[in-house]
Amino acid sequence: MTSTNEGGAVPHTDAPWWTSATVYQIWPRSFADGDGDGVGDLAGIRSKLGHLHDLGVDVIWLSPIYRSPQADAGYDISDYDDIDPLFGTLDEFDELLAEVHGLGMKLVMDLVVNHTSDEHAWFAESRSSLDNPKRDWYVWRPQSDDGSLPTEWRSAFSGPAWQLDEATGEWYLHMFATKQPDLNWQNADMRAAVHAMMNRWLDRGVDGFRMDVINFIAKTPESLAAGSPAFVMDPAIHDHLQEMHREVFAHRGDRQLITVGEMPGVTVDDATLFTDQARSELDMVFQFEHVDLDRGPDSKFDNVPLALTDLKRSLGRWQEGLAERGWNSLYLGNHDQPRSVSRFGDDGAHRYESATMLAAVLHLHRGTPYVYQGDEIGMTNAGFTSIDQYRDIESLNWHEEALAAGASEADVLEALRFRSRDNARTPVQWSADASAGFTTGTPWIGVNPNSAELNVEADRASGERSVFEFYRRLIALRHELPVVQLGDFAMLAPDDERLYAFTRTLGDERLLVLANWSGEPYDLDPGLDPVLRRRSVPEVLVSNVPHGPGSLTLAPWEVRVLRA
Ligand code: TEU
Repeated sequence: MTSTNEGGAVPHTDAPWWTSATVYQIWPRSFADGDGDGVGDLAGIRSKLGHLHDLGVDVIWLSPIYRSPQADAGYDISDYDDIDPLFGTLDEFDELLAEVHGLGMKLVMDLVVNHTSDEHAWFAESRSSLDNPKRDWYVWRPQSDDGSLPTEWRSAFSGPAWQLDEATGEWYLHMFATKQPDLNWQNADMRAAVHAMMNRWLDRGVDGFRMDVINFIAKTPESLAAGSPAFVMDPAIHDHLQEMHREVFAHRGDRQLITVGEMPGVTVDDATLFTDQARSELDMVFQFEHVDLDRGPDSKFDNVPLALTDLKRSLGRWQEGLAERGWNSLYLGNHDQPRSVSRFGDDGAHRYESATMLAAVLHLHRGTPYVYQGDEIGMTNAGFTSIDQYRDIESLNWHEEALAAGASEADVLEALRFRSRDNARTPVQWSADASAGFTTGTPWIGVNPNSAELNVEADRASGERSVFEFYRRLIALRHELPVVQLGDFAMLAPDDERLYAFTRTLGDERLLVLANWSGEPYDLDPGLDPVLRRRSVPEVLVSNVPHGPGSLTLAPWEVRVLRA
């Protein structure tokens, strides 16, 4: 979906507008509460649009706000065409959308169509009888004589991925919670209903979709029979996405739309197919390779140390793989990941330095950056010490499963302290006021105690040490410099365990990014790049730490971007 630009993103060639855009993810439940019920809502979002406009972001991605029983924080949708009263009304949504557009920004919705809520009318019909016309809209399997499950698949939220429905005596598939039955994308009527719903949202004015686990949708009989989740990359996905493009996006003229597919398990080769504009499938994908490097093979809660060389190899491979065809999304955090400054940086003495270093490294890669709410001020992990503080179904189910398997409470809580999705789901810290200015009521989840000093007001008043201001400058650079938007990427020093260094080149424009990914000073080798051997002091485009002119020493967590 490409066309001329409007708003902040200013493409410098006929490249798609989103190649110079930045997306901001709002997870509404914890963003801002407008009515004092302790849960974030549309009114709260409207009250903070100025913050996003000041930041300079081009697109807002709203995590689900549809009607939902909230079994998985809204990723279990019971009515795609209505707003859950928890967040507001359709009229309030229309007002929000108008204000977002009025500020020159765009808004994309979270499309969750791998599954619905078990309280969706479609599932109520499907489960009502074996011969209901919507029976085949979901994935059902008969019981076997020996009582075994249809496959050995496990739910992402612990336990088997099959639930026995007593009424009709068959199993239904749920790759996530039992309250999230998987849709059957082999069924053309179901696909048509999804396309119609998507068209209604685009007709309403939304500017695209983030598509939840969209690479899980093609559960062909063969992949289901395979016994292993072969469906994760079943080739039929391409057929579904190309059909979706024809039915939903192709007739939209010069609308500036954007689509991003969340794809756990996707590889670079797959992504070149999904994001090749010539194939009319998606604009970009969220891949998971780099955020799965610090976990064990059996469980995401098996935390293992991250080697910077592994991260550089992974991100470098994605930069190289999509350099000619396709496009990268760029993220380090979201509502499913721990806070990036706690996970990859130092959320203590060097929180400002490491938060800004991480931002500069990410935003100066080639791709579309995604800023997760609160990361623009360097918010940190929640630091919960009791299971009672957790709200996330994945964390609570794993806690129960791990204890049942013999793990100690202390070990489980330690793993959750690092990895739980709730780390990124505590309320955004707006001020030092009660509940961090998030709500006038009782917040649905604990507020991070560091909100007294770590909050938007304090950060934006901190001048040279404002994380927000640093993000603002990075986002502006992507609007201003073609080399940031489209420059070729080249990794340097791939085997160095503390330095993250790379260049971006476009014509005679060249940037050298130097990041000390450690808590100790780092002495640069002048042999790293000709820019470091020049007599003249190179122009410093971005820096997060004061340094002497031409200094070859990087302070702990210092990032320095030189214009060659
Ligand atoms: O996440 C899907 C996903 O692949 C997992 O990373 C998930 O986040 C979880 O951590 C399993 O380990 C998407 C949404 O982003 C997530 O919030 C939802 O819970 C999930 O799909 C189901 O809709």
